[in-house]
Order: sequence, then C-alpha cells, then structure tokens
Amino acid sequence: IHRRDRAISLLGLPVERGAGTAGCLMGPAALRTAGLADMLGELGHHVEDLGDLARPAPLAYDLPGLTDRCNHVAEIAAWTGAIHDAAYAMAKRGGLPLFLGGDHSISMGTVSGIARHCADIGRELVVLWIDAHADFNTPATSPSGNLHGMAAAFLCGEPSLRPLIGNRPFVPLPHGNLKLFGQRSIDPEEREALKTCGVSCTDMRMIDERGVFPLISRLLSEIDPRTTHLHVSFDVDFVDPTIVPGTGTSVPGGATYREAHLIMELLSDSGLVGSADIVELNPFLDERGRSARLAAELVSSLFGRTILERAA
Ligand code: B3U
Ligand code: MN
Ligand code: MN
Repeated sequence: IHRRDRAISLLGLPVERGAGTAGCLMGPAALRTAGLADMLGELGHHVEDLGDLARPAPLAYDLPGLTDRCNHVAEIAAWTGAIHDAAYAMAKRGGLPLFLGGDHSISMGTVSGIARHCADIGRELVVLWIDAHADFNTPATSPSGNLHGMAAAFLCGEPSLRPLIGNRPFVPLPHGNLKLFGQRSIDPEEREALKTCGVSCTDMRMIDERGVFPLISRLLSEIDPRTTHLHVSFDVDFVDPTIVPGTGTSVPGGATYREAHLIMELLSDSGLVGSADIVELNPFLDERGRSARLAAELVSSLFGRTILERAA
C-alpha cells in the first residue's frame, strides 16, 4: 500500500507577512536543516529540491476593499500570483509537489495552482485542511486583518478576496470539497459562515470523542481515487503547543504526537495524496529545533514512514 517510489518536488515558500508574527520566512530553511529531503529519499522516493521561490516585487497599486482592511496586501497578493504560477507549473510537470511554508497564506497560491491543473485534466480536487483554526475569515469578519486567517475562504471563491489573484484564471473549490480537521479556535462570524456554506469541520471535540482513526478513515472512504486529487494542507499549530512551540498562533488542546502521526500514516496508506503544504512553522519561536524536527517527521509519515513494516 505504501508507494515509496514517488517523484517528490520540494519548493520553499519563505512567506511571513500573511501572519501577525514574523519568522515563518525561515520555515523552509528549518525543514531542510531538520533533514526533510534525506528523510524522504531514504524511504525510497525520488526527491528534487527546487529551492526557494524568489520574493516577487510587491504590487505597486492598491486593491480596493483589501488594502485598507487587510495587512500587507501588496506583498501577499504578489506572492499569491507567483506561487500560483509555480504550483500550476509543478502540477503540470507531474510528480508530487510538496510546498514548504511559510505562513498559511501560501496555500492561496499552492491550492489555486493545483485546482487550475485539476480543472485542465478533469480531476476533482479535495482539500484536507488540518489546522487549529478554520482560516475561513473574510476582510469583513477577520479580527486581525491577517491574510493567513482567510486562505480557505479565498480558495472557496470568497468574492472580496478574489482580487488577490489578479487576472489569472481562478477555479474556486466547491465548499463541499473543503474538509477542515482539528479546529479549536474559530471566530464567531467565521463559524456562521462555515455553517452557511456547509463546510465540513471535524473539530477537536469530535476528535476527543471519537478518535482520529474512524474520523480520518471515514473522510478518506468518501474520496474516489480514480477521479480525485487530494491536497493536504497541514498547519503545524494543529499539534499541541507543548510539542510544537515553534508556531505563531498556538492554541491549547491540540493533537498529541501519536494522533498527528496516525493521521499522516492513514493518509499515506490511502495512496490518495497528490500534493501537500506544510505551513506556519516559525523557527524564531522554536526551542532547539523541536518543532522543525517534528514537522519533518510528520511529513515522512505522510510519505510512508512506518513503525513496523506494513507495506504489501
Ligand atoms: N482566526 C484568527 C486567528 C488565526 C487564524 N489563523 C491563524 N490565526 N493562524 C484570525 O486572525 O483570522
Ligand atoms: Mn492555518
Ligand atoms: Mn492555524
């Protein structure tokens, strides 16, 4: 069941202005220092590191309705476009794109690029958003103005955020194809919007009551591997702050070490994962590389690392 012969392409996205705290810029470097590429190579994958995407020049003009309401719009809009182009090209080339963040605003570019490729080839896209937060705010509901808290809403086609992608083709993700998992901090109006849009949200309480195994198995059983591309967007703040101190907006009551690994192992077993983001690692806040090391380990579990050999 474990495919360990995949062609994995790493792309670093040193973006931090989507978050309220600086430091995610160093995320890709820390993941490399933790040995991510070698860990994946040792599993048998063909790993190619494309390095970091170059920082694009910020937009020289305002985006009406966004510039005044959100933080660092000119930078993040430029990044979103550049990341979208890179992700689209990587998906088109084949192989499995693995995006190293960066704050969660990178997913506006990564997922929209993947969505565009899926539309080209007639595949359905499902996005599993593993996160303490829902990232479903809009400029009108956001308490902070930080764009990383609006990334999922952008991807589902929130009209007020659309200008971030400029005049590039944009394929919105249907609300039913966004699967939120692990939430424990949702703003009041954000919660209303999730309800109105019918977005599936497996919150931390459900995980406490029922456990990771049945919940993830159920989600995956609803995905048809013949027609569907699964993108995993993994925000490291999903994991409990006691084991991942290196992130900017930690929330108590996160996943345990084994819960996080089990999710990755089940995703790996499913063979469904076609692309992934690892985001919100902030090495400036980390303690002696612990969070970076755990993040790299979780990515190896996502790509076939097991405790005992279970491969067919
Ligand atoms: N929901 C809050 C906080 C937040 C969202 N995502 C992160 N923090 N990482 C907001 O600002 O939108
Ligand atoms: Mn997030
Ligand atoms: Mn988060």
